[in-house]
Amino acid sequence: MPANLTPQYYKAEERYKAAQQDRERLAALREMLSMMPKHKGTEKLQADLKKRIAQIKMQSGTKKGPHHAALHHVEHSGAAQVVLVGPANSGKSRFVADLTHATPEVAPYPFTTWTPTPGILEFEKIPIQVVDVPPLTPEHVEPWFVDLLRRADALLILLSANSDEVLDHWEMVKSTLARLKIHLGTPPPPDERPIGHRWPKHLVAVNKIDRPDASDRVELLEEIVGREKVMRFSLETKDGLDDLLRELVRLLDVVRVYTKEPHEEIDHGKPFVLLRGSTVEDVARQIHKELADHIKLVRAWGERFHDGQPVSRDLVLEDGDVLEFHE
Ligand SMILES: Nc1nc2c(ncn2[C@@H]2O[C@H](COP(=O)(O)OP(=O)(O)OP(=O)(O)O)[C@@H](O)[C@H]2O)c(=O)[nH]1
Ligand SMILES: [Mg+2]
Repeated sequence: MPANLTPQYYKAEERYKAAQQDRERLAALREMLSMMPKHKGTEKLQADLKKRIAQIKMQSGTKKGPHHAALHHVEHSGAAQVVLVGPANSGKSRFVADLTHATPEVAPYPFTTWTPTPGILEFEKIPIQVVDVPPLTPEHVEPWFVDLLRRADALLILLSANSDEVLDHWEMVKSTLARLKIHLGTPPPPDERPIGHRWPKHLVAVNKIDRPDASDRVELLEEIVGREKVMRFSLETKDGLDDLLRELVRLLDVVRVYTKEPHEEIDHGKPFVLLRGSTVEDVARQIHKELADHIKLVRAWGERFHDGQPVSRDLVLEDGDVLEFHE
């Protein structure tokens, strides 16, 4: 059976042959694997590629043992954790590199990223953790990646307006996530959701609108996904970036909570920012991991309280609440 390999496959193969470093070699092999049609005729070739990937990982000491999942665990930080999801080359790494202090590798070829890199971006004084991850591919999603996707507070679906395949990419992301029981459609009522399935908050954003023909492709995508659901932007020119971040904050739905020391004024400088639905205990944990275990009394100030009113640690917070912790 002929393998029917695509021109992209041969391009990646050329890059593989020309590669000087293991990292480039790995990126090219992974791309070749993802480009390969999956049928009987390519089984041997697929196995060969997987073997070569394993060999390089082994030699360069990047092969991970049983603690693989734990190694790639990304602790939540900031007001919310947002995981970037998309095909190769859509700008996920550059998003994190440009908007946070983190320094993931950005490269003009696909399949560069292989491990998660979190960074904190700040928008309107709200710290949001964004996590760069490998490209999503329909073939195989590593267990640590699935875990990260399922635990995220929101997903930012990042597509590229520089690709003719933008519609295919959208379908690929949707169906791959659905196979992981992560759904992007409208959620059914809570009591009708099958156990283990998730309907995460998410935003669809198309990057690289600075590229030629970008607007035609974005319009195509809007027809499929819904005009109001697609944000367009460019990391290169920064067009649309503020709107995207504003929409992300709106989607996350956060509350700002202030703290005060006994007998002192309210500190309006830096609020604690948490997802709506968070409790007094969640603020305590943000201040200090152990504080939550040692609270004896919490007093609250603000519109909905008498000054200094004692509140329970389970109280659900509202924007503008002020808390005073007593250990
Ligand atoms: N013209 C243009 N190029 C961009 C834009 N955003 C990212 N790029 C470029 O696109 C290439 C890929 O960017 P990356 O951030 O490495 O892409 P990625 O999604 O992390 O790719 P993988 O790690 O392979 O999944 C780089 O050369 C970026 O500089 C943009 O808005 N406009
Ligand atoms: Mg990357």
